[in-house]
Amino acid sequence: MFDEIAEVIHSGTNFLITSHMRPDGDALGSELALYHVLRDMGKDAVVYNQDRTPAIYAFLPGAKAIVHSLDAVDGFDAVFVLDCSDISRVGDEQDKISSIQKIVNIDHHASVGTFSEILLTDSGASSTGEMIHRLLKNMGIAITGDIATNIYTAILTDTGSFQYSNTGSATFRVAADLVEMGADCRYIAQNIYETKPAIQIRLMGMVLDTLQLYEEGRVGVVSVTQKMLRKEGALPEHTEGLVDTVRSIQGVEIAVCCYEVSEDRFKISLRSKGDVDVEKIARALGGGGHRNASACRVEGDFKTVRGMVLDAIAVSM
Ligand SMILES: [Mn+2]
Repeated sequence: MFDEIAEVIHSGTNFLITSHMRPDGDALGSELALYHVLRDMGKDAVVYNQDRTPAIYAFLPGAKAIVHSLDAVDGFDAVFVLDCSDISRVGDEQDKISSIQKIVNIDHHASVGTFSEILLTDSGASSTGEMIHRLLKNMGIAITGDIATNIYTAILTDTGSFQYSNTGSATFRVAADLVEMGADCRYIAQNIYETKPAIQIRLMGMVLDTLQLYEEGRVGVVSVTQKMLRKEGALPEHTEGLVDTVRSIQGVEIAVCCYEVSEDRFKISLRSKGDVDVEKIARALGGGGHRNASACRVEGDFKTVRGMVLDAIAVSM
């Protein structure tokens, strides 16, 4: 597959790069790494995301170039859809994006889509960023400081700072290479983890106050309502990491965060410890992800939604 992707890159001149809604560090780092690669080769590249870039990622080299609206796409030779197991996850422009003649999908999710003719996938890779690194090595492309910073961020955030089980020896080898190529691990960590606005910490207080434990303390559930966000003037991105705090509780094996997207519509984030597989639970509810980190969307009022999630969990325990 590396050769096919290299062929797409060498034969084209104008590329679109995109990823999933509410982009995370892996989505953004992978997109911007590829953006720099293409630009360094003298090609044109546009990075499009439906949703804005969270403030903590504004430091990423190239972040200012990301656009949030998409005009005609007939000028693009190919589109790279990154970190995206399903084309619908790119958002409202999925039809336009699917109409581009060549679609290249690079992803590391367990459940991968079939929407592209060129698919590079490895559910054993820590992140899409790690796969981009592999692609560049394979193509013999030099990794600049800007590329290294972006890929390192992708790996750092998708491995939970090298804590999740997707972190293998290969992940550290890639990280070491990126540090040698100019990724400043202290600068990157400080930008991502030590720049939280006070609002976010206050919101965390309110959300953690909703904590309820089920299944003899093995399941922890918190909820975020639009009312809480409004009260604190918080943004959706300020809920990032909440579910990980629930997982950090002793005895909790599955952490659940019910995020109210709009009235009677919830995004459910699931995290687990060890061998507990939340991807199965998310899939049963129409979502997906990884064994220890998955998500799905469920409709209904909060009590109904929580009941559905707890039922799905009970079946799997
Ligand atoms: Mn990812």
